Formats: sequence, structure tokens, C-alpha cells
Amino acid sequence: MTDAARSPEDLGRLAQSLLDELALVTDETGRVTRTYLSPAHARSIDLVGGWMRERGMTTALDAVATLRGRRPADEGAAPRTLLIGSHIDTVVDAGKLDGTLGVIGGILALEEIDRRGLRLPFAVEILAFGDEEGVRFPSALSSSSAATGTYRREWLEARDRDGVKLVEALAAFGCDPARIETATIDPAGVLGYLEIHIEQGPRLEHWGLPLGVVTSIAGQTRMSMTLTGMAGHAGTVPMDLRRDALAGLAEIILGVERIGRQGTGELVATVGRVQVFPGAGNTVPGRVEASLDVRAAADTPRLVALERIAWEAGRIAERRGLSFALERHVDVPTCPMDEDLQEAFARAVVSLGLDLRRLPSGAGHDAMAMARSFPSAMLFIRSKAGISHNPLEWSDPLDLGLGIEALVRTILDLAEKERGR
Ligand code: HGY
Ligand code: MN
Ligand code: MN
Repeated sequence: MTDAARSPEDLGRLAQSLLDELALVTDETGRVTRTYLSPAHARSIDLVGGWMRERGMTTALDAVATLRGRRPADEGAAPRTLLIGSHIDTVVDAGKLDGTLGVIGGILALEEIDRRGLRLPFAVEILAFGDEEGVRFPSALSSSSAATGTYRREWLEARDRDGVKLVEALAAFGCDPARIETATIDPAGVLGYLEIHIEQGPRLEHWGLPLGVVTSIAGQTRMSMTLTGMAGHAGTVPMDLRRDALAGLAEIILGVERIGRQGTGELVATVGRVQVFPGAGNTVPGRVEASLDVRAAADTPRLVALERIAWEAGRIAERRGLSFALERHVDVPTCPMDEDLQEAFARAVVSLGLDLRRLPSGAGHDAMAMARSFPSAMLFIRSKAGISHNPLEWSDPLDLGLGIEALVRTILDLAEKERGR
């Protein structure tokens, strides 16, 4: 007995209700903030794990707290596995869709396949990554890096704002940092990795399209800058005798912006987080720590911009009598998406009667890390006004439903190919 297939409208409404429920799981009352290994992360694992188990999946937590939901194959002697996933961690004061849509969409796509009484010649594993954003620790993509055996051990020594080390937070969460290698998924048994995600940009809306196939993901470098001068009394230290770390950083930030504007390859450069020490209004800032995030659609413009920023910041610091240190935390090259899986997504989009457009991603995604081991591809869903990393982030539920229906059809497309393999 099979149920009728849900329409994209119904799929979208159902997805929205789950997204709304998950958005209530937050570390900060009144806004969506769910960072890696936090109490809200633990509660989100329980909630999403329950949705997986209600739909017949078996669930497990890997050594870096990635929640994995597995639907076994319906046929085949030694079936392979299709991976589907995205992240359930968020930025601070986030929207409801970034990452979570890819996990909830995967769960609902598998439910649709079961409701329609369809069979798959491969297993499907849904991965809910806990650290894509790298907000609590400077360890972006650490969960998906663990899945591809590319985890950077130095991340374990990174500290959060309260001075807690990542290795300590993992142990406190019940994970064993000594077993991180066990999170690696053997590529031999994997068909590939699919991720549906909001575009987080304005292109699909500009084109009047609900869906788009991702061609590549911009490379990104994330660093921290530390400037050290001399703290002093705001009332007594003359302006020409100051070594004001924050004033120096301000000049550097304007340089980052100028270099970003001058770059090619859709270069973007951002200083998004600044910490000022000692941080008193009547004290000349003695030290500042700031983030630096540089991305481009090709590697050369990004690397050239990084060189220019480092050189210019060094000169500014020298002139102001400040010491300057740069530390690299994330360095991910531009990542092309797998051609065959792109075509599977493309066929699904066309089968929905939609115009097919392809586009690069300026935002980073777990697919960048997953592509190190597996053929990987992404499908974008239109973002209203291109807004993301912002509580105003929103997509029309119909677009969500179309994205999930496209994922269903892509899975079925791959099932046909797998049978003929
Ligand atoms: O920052 C990014 O590109 C992604 O949202 N983590
Ligand atoms: Mn994000
Ligand atoms: Mn994301």
C-alpha cells in the first residue's frame, strides 16, 4: 500500500514546519544560535535523530558528533551508499534554513520514496554535520573533514571565547577525540554526496527561478589577525605617543575592503569579528584580535589578495609601532562539483518543467570537504533578496518543496543508473 506522493506545496509546508521546530533549539533565547557541541547542538541531535528514527532510519553519532541516519538498500547483494547531508550548526542570530534545509530535505525525500513504495539499489546515509560554520571554534568544515579523513589536528587545540579547547568540548559532549579517524567514510562503497542548500545570494531570484545547479564552490581562506600595541589612560596619553591597536586595525580593515573591491574573480574580503582588549572606554586599546575571511571564484585572485593584505597590514603595523600576527585556520581551494551528479540534478530540475540555470557558490559548504573523497554536487533553492546569515533569511515553502521533489527525482535517477551499472 503506498500513499499518494506529496505535492511540492505539501512537501514545502511540511519542511517549513520542521524548520520552524528546529529553529526553536537555540543557545540564545529569542534568536537562532546553535554552535558546535553546545547544549542546543545536543538537543538538535535528539530532535533530528527522532525524525530520522520515526521514518525507519537507524541513527548513530560519529566521533565528531555528526548525526548519521541510515536507510538500508532495498535490493542488491553488496549495495553502495548514497550520502546526503548538510549542517545543523548555525551562525549567531541566524536564519532557519542555512544547512538545516539540506538535512530535513534529505529526511523528507527518503520519506517520499517510502510513501511512494519505491525501492533503492543503494543505502542512503543522511549526515547532519555539527561544525560547518566554524563559529564557536575556528574550525569550519571540521565535521565533513572528519568524514573524508582530512581533519586538521590543530583544530583540537583551538579555544572558544570562554577558553574551552575543542578537544575538551568534544570529550565533554561524550565524544572521544582519540577516535576521530573512525569518522572517516571509505570512498569505496559510496556513490557520491548530494546537498541541497539555500543559495544565500540574489541570482536565482534575479532570474526568477526556484532552483539552480551549482557548478563550483568558491575557495576560501579564514585567518585571525592579532595586533599588539600599548594599553594606556585615554585621558593622559598624548595622541602622538600612542600605540593604539584598534586604530591600527581600523586602518587595516579599510585596506582589506579596498583590496576586496579591486580584486577579480568575484573576490570578497571580510573582517567579521573583532575583540578589543582590555575593552574599556577610557583605555587606549592595547591589543585586538580580528577575523579575516577572503574568497573568490578562482584560487589566484584569492591568493593574490591575501598576499596584498598581509603586506599592507604589516606596513601599517610597523608605522604605528604595533606587532602584527596572522594565523591561518581554514584554507580551502575552489571546488568544482561532480559533472555526472550535476547532470542528475539538472535532469530532475528539467523534469519539474523548470528552466535550468547553473551557478557558482560564493558561500562555503560541506560539499567542499566531501568532494575530497566523493563525487559531490549541490542544488540551490532561491533565497528571498539573497539574504542569509540573518534572521530575515527566507525561502518560499513552494521553492523548498520543489527542491525536495528535485532531490527525490535525483535519487531515483541515480537508482536507475546504479541498476544498470
Ligand atoms: O561561511 C560560509 O560560507 C558558510 O555559510 N559556512
Ligand atoms: Mn552559513
Ligand atoms: Mn550553510
